[in-house]
Amino acid sequence: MCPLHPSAQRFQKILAEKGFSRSVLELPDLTHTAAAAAEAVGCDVGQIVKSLIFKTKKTDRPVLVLASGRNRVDTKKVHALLGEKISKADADFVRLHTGFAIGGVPPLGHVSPMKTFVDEDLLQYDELWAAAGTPHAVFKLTPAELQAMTGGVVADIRQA
Ligand code: 5CA
Repeated sequence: MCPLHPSAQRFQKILAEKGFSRSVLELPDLTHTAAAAAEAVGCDVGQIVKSLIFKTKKTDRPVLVLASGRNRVDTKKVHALLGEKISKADADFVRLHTGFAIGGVPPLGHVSPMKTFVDEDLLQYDELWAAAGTPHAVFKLTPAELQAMTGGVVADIRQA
C-alpha cells in the first residue's frame, strides 16, 4: 500500500480524531469534480458531496454549502437562509479558510469553523462520497454521518 498524500493523511487523522471510522480512499483517477468522482467510484453523480465555499459579501466570512453533485447552488436561497448576501469564493479564500485546495476540500476539518448547509437532496441516498483532502482522495459516508460531522442545517439550496 502506498502512503496517503500528506493532505489526505491530514484529513484521515481529522476524521479519526473526531471519532469517525471512515477510511480515506486514494484513487488513481482524478476526483476533482463531482462527475469525475462519480465515475471514479462508480456511483450516481447525485451521491457526490460537493463542498462549496462561499463568502459573505459584507463581512467576508466563509460559508460552506454541501451540495449534491447533481445540483447547482442557488445563492439567493442561501442568502435567504443566512440573512446575508454571498458570492463564490476564489481559490485563495478557499485555501485560507479550509486549509485545502479546490478539488479536494472535504466537508469538515477546516481551519475556520463556518456556517454550513446540507442540500436536502443528499438525504435520499444510503451512501454518499465526499472529497478527502486532495483531487484524488474520497471517503464514503451516510447522510446521517454528514450531518453529524458538519453540524450542517439541511435545506433546499438547489437552483431550479
Ligand atoms: N473532489 C470533488 C468531489 S468528491 C470536488 O471537490 N468537487 S467540488 O465540486 O466540491 O469542488 C470543485 C468546485 O470548486 C467546483 O464545483 C467549483 O465550484 C469550485 N471551483 C473550481 N475552480 C474554481 C476556481 N478557480 N475558483 C473558485 N472556485 C472554483
